[in-house]
Amino acid sequence: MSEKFLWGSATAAYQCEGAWDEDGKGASIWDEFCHSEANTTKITGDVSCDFYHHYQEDIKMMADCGQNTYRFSISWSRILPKEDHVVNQKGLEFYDKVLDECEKYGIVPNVTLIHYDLPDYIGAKGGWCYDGVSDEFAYYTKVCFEHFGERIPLYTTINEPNHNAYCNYCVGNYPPNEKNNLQDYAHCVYNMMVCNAKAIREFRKFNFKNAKIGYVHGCAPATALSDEPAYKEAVKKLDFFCNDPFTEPAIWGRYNPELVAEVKKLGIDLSFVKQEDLDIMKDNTIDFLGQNIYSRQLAKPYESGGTRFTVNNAGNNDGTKNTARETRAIEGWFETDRDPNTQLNKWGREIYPACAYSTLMLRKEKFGNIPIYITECGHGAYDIADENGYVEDDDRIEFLENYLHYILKAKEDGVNVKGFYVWSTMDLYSWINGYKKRYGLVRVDYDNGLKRIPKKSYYWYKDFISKHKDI
Ligand code: BGP
Repeated sequence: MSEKFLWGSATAAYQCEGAWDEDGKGASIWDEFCHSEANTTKITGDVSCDFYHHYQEDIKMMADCGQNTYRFSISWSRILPKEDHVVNQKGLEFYDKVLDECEKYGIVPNVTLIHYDLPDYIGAKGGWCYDGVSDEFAYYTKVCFEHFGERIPLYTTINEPNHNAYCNYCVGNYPPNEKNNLQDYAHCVYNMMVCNAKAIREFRKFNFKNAKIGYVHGCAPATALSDEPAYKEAVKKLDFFCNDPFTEPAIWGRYNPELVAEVKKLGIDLSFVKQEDLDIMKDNTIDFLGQNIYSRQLAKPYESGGTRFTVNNAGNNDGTKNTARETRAIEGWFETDRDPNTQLNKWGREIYPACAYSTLMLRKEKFGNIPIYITECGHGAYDIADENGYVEDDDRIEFLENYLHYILKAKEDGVNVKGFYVWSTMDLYSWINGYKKRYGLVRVDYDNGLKRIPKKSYYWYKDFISKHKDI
């Protein structure tokens, strides 16, 4: 793989592929959830922007924009539709065709092995809390490594285990929709990191010379608006919740004993932890970190109100109210803080470009020179199109420009940043929020044959890449 800086954009299988039951694909927990009563929005990813049938057009558009990399995910249930472990050749063929297209344009694939969409048969056994999940994941990833090999030079195991576990078991807006269940959160988090390590163990068996493996982390290191000791303690505890149980085993191959002791004090039963898994984690760490950058994680000392969690896409929040602000609090540990002086997007999420700098600098301070790819960064908004479907998304351009300013500054200041991916390549399904919240560089006209129309931000990104391709 060339060592050029990678400039690209990202998608995920459930959010963009559509064709949810085509060519032998099995159902994932997201198919199952979106088709069930529990999905109060009734919106699904059944068709979405139908990347499954539009991939050639979409990848050509990336190339025309000057993008030299594409982050996408493989749907596990396209490859292994049933629990009998029989490989669906049509599933492999689809991704072969996507890779052919990337090769045609010199686009480096950065491929996530799972982006939330566990097969339904794993969901039925307990999903991420099923103790067999790591062996199943290892098997699936082995099939992928064997088949795709070094055609994929950048693999990532799991997308945002932190956000996924959090939405699954704390907020309850993602399947299996459990709320405030810290016991299952801990179990899920642990199993995910065992999955990560076991997949890396499979990967290493192939001795690839030109392929590397990482995972994608979804939140910033915690920070605070005050330096007081109680705030520092809250920062540590917020990191115990959403950073350290992921980054430390993935990068260092071990858990911090203080974290383990504090988790036990919360009354969490850790009997699911096995020495055998810890040994595998120790020997199987990542080559690079995928870091998604959206906003800060501000901590303050816990005050009152008990353990509680809300996220900006819970329930029927369509972004019109700007009220569903993200809150997380663990009794006795921390509460998340709010800075009244910062701008929020329509879904209540803070827009704070300087967090890109602090995120990267804090990662470097703790983990040294580890290569980092910014695997997602983007702005969710209502887009208003003119009569030709053209969107002048100046707000998105401003967002990306400001975040990139800080990312490039961190690179100049020594962070080993190797690539950047706009979330998202084109408009697609935004979990729970449906299709009104748009992130794409390219508009998808859902009412008009899924026509693709590049937005102003697409042309802006093209220009930006051409000016920064040799950094
Ligand atoms: C990340 C996910 C993406 C994407 C993005 C925007 O957490 O990895 O899949 O969805 O956030 O989030 P949302 O669509 O919820 O606004």
